[in-house]
Amino acid sequence: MYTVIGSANNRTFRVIWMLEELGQSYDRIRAKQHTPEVKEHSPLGKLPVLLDDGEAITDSAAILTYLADKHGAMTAPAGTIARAKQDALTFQILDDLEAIIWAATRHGFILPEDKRVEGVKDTAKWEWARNLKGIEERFQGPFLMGDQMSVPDILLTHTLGWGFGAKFPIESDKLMAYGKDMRGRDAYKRAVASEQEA
Ligand SMILES: N[C@@H](CCC(=O)N[C@@H](CS)C(=O)NCC(=O)O)C(=O)O
Repeated sequence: MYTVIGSANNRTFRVIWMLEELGQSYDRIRAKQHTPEVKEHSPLGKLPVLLDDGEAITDSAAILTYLADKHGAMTAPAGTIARAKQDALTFQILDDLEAIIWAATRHGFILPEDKRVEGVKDTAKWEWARNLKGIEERFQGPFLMGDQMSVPDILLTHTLGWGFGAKFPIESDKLMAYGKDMRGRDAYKRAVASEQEA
C-alpha cells in the first residue's frame, strides 16, 4: 500500500493519476506545502511525497519513474535505447515547459512581492510557445512515444493543463487533441475525483 502526501491542485495529481493507471491502491494525507507533516518526509516542504513501506520518495518525476520501473509498466526497460529516448523526453518537458511556467508562476504570486520581476510572464509565454513546437516535433501519437503510454505522457498532459489554466499559448491542434484524449482516460477521471474528495 502506498501513501501519497499532497493537497489538490499541484504536482501531486501526477502521482495519483499514475497510481490509478497502474491500478495500485493508496492512502492519502492531504497536507499542504511546508507543514510539519510534509517536512517530516520532504525537508524543503515540497509536494508531492510518496511513502512506500515507510520510505519517502520526493519529486514527481522521480516518483513516476520509480513506480513505472517497479511495476514494469508505462516505461521502456532501464538500460535500453528506448528508455534513453523516453528519459530525454521527460527532461525536455521538465526543462522546456515546466521550468518556464514554474518560473512565471513564482514571479506571479509565490515569491515575496519585492522579489517578483514584472514582465517575466510575457517572456515565459514566448519561450513556452517556441519550446512547445519542439515537443510537437517529437510527438509520435497516439502517445508521445508512439503506441504505449509512458511516464512523459503524464508529465506533458499535466503541464499542458497547467499552461491552459494560466493562459499560456497552446498553438498546436495535435497537442490540444492529445490533451483532450488523455483527460478522457478513466484513470485520469478517477484521479480528478480523488482530488475533489474532502
Ligand atoms: N520538481 C519537484 C517540484 C516540487 C514542487 O515545487 N512542488 C510544489 C507544489 S506543486 C511545492 O511544493 N512548492 C512549494 C515550494 O516551492 O516551496 C516535483 O516535481 O515534485
